[in-house]
Amino acid sequence: MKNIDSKSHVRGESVYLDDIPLVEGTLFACVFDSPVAHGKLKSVDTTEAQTSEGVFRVITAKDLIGENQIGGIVPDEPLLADGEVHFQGMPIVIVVVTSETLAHKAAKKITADIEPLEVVTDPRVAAADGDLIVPPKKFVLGDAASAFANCAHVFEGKTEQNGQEHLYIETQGAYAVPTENGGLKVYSSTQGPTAVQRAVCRVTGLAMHQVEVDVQRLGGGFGGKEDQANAWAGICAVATQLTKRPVKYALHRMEDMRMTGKRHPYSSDYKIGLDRDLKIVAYEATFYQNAGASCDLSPPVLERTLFHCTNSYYIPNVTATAYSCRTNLPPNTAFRGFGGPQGMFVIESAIAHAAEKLNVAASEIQRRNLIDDGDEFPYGQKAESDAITSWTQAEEKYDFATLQKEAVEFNASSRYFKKGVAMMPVCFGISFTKTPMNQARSLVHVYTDGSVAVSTGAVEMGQGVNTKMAQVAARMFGLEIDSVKVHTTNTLRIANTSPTAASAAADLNGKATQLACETIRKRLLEVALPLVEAANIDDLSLADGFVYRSGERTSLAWAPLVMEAHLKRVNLSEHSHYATPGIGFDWSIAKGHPFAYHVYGTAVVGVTVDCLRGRYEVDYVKCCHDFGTSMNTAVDLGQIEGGIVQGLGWMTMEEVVYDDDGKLRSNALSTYKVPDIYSIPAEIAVLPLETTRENMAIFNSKAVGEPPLMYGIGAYFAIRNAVKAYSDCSPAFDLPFTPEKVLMNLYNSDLVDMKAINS
Ligand code: MTE
Ligand code: LUZ
Ligand code: MOS
Repeated sequence: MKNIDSKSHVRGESVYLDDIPLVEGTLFACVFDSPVAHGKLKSVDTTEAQTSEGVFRVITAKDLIGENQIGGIVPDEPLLADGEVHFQGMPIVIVVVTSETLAHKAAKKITADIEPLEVVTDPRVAAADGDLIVPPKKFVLGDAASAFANCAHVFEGKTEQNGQEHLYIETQGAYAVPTENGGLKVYSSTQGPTAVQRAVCRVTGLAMHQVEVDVQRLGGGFGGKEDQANAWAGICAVATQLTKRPVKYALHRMEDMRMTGKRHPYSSDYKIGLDRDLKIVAYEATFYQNAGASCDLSPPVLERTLFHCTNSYYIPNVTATAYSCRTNLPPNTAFRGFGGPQGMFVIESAIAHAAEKLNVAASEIQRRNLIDDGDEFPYGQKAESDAITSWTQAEEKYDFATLQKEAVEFNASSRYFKKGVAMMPVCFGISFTKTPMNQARSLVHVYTDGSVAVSTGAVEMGQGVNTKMAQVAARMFGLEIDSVKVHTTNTLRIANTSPTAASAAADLNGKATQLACETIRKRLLEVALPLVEAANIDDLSLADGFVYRSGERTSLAWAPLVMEAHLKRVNLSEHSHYATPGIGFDWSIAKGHPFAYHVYGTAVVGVTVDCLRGRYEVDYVKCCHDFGTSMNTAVDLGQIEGGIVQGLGWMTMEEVVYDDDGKLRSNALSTYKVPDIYSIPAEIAVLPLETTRENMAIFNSKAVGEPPLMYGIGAYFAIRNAVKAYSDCSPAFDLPFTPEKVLMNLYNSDLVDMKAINS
């Protein structure tokens, strides 16, 4: 089944924030943001801006009626800089102007006197200075320190991972409209309507019941709007409160790239110990997360790095330590995988390192250490594992041995082109690791004509969650999907939502929708009993728009049944709540059962490197992926393909560059390369993992939003293998593996300084 939005998307009829018809008198906001990364804000000069054409109001920190604070976890993030600036791009002043163009002009007329302070961009420097966002986090299983003493082989190394720009097609933005008695309605391009509501209330001083947040859909979020939509909604809300006029702000691309945080860069150390049979006996990892200038979502991202630090492997002795380091970059934030990919890259690097030194294929070490049923993750949860089945199915169905042999033969006969192959297993935990967030609500109305309206806390951002919600209701009522309409995500209809994140939106909101539909369904079947002369509602079912009795279709159709129920004054609406059962985590001992289930899969990745030019192509990514029982194969396939390409981009070409002054150099699409149609793999093959295992997903259909991104990590190791087939080198585990870096490794030009080239 197609995504229900596909037609309106293609026709350009789908409504995004910028398509909302404007209310008469709407003003436009723009911010003056800090030109330096760290400094004392001594004064701001807005005089020229005040008299600039169309300017209605200029707002600084002191004008705020509420609190100048939007930090959700740690209160360390003012909405507008006050006294100090701590990253380049930090909002300082809001101008509120009659047109968007004039707003940008006015903002440019503002100047600030800032006394520069030391700029830190390196997380290890911040850690050495003790500048941490939260105290370090640690996972311990067994006793790594003493296990290393008994290992046949021990290897140590370091990895560098770069950030990643979300590059949602729709930039950040919000539109606030005043409602009566000082209330506000806020349209926001956010993954977290409740997070926006809270932030708006904080900066305006309003109570949550006075603020309505409404989200139609996003042109992509990818984690970038889980927390970071709050600022723009807060800015519009404050401006609306002070001007009593509707205020809109939709960021220009370069503003968005400059002012918002990205995937967290990490610098990490690893130590891996193996026995003679290539079993990994001990693993130690230390992660330095580059959090940026304020907390944002860095602590839970850091935690997920620890949760996934052993990826799909069982390692009996693990010590993993993680530091969230405060630097003068824009606050980094959620990004598809949420720290998990960073943890996985480090263990995969450690394995590749060991394989290189022991002169075996990395896949040999990977295969021998896959986690099995009952094995314990470093955080105490016991695996119900499909790591081995997905590996075996990928290995057999894609004939990994032959792919590997072909690469070896090709490399023997090709002088300047070399092929590389790598396996990439993935194991990703599904649930917010913060247990209280694993809850959702759904409101279902059946109207008297038989049509159905569904509202949930899930935000549609291209991942097809609305299609899945409509499918749940249609399936529960035995209707065609056209009979169901999924409405906007709105805090008046659905309160206290968790953000649409952690790949869990379809599960959580789908389960809530299922519960609501089931309640209404039962009420309707009670009404049907006498009409179809049945004794027990268990004999009845709903399918193709009719009531069925003992599996036989009756003459009672859905719409007349609904009308009959209404005339009998039966409630045709339901608001249901779902909370994932059986999960929890105790941070005092760093053990628990945080995940409802894990998603497993294994990819085979093949690349060809042009060893004269350093360029490469990804020939294929072939994965065996655990969908459970997919609810919508078209949507899920799209998620897998998109995730893989986004993962490949992070591994290979996407290079976020800040200079030592904390200025973003890759600040536009001309200087930041994302995968295009020419850089996607020649082949993406997807096999559903054959499994009948029960899980806690909606209709047994496992979450699919984030896990496939991590198949892309395999490309790094495939390229590395190809490079090593050409030259006797040992490329550093340093992301992204751009063609420039490939070239330098091919010709061992360690004299070339990347930093010098970039700056
Ligand atoms: N797919 C599209 N097209 N656009 C997006 O913004 N976000 C990803 C993923 N797939 C995203 C996407 C991220 S980061 C998450 S957490 C999930 O979708 C969230 O949606 P779900 O919980 O419904 O899977
Ligand atoms: N967001 C969050 C997430 O707040 N908690 C999580 O555990 C998570 N995991 C993945 C993606 N986003
Ligand atoms: Mo996704 S990083 O959970 O928004």
